[in-house]
Amino acid sequence: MAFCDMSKDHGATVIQRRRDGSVNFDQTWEKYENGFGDFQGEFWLGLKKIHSLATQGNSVLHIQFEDWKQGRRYIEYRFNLNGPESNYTIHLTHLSGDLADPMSNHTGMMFSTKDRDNDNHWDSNCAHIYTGGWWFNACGDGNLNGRYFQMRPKGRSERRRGIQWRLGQKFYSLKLSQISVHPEVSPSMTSSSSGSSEAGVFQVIQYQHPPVKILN
Ligand SMILES: [Ca+2]
Repeated sequence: MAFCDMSKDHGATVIQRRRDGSVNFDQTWEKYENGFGDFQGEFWLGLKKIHSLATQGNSVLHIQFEDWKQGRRYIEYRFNLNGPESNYTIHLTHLSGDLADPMSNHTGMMFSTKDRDNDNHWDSNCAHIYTGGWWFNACGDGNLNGRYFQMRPKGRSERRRGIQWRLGQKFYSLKLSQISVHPEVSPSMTSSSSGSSEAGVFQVIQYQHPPVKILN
């Protein structure tokens, strides 16, 4: 069963979407392993499925962002994900995008949740402080599974608890995010994918299969 974003010529499987705060992302390890949410709205596909996607060959992780001024950005990484025996350690190599890259700092990081501290912060659990499961380092260069705010948080510390992406000393606060995985394609096709951040990309999503609700 797959959920595909066919707005690009080579197709992609969407693994995460945030857009309205309708789903609580402050979940346990078990939920992050198995997935939660609703494919038609907000969801996390689940680490087991993301791991099996990543083992199907060279994969690219594509992240789309929308900020509070409707500004749209994207970033892409070559991507690999270890299995449960390594707590889903992530491996990222920055490929392209129109946003600074804080996530390369997270390469080699294990996944953490509020009930499973695998991060590099010696006396804190980042997932407990910032909420949501993520490949936390110590603690934050980005967390797309943080708390959903209905408007841009005013304070820096509040922004850090939201859906955010670090840009130097600032935290880029996000209203929408979507993470997808697609197979790596030849360089000629890669150049054509740069238009994937075009306006409306969050709306241009077709379903290969009928949407399926994941049971919580
Ligand atoms: Ca820790």
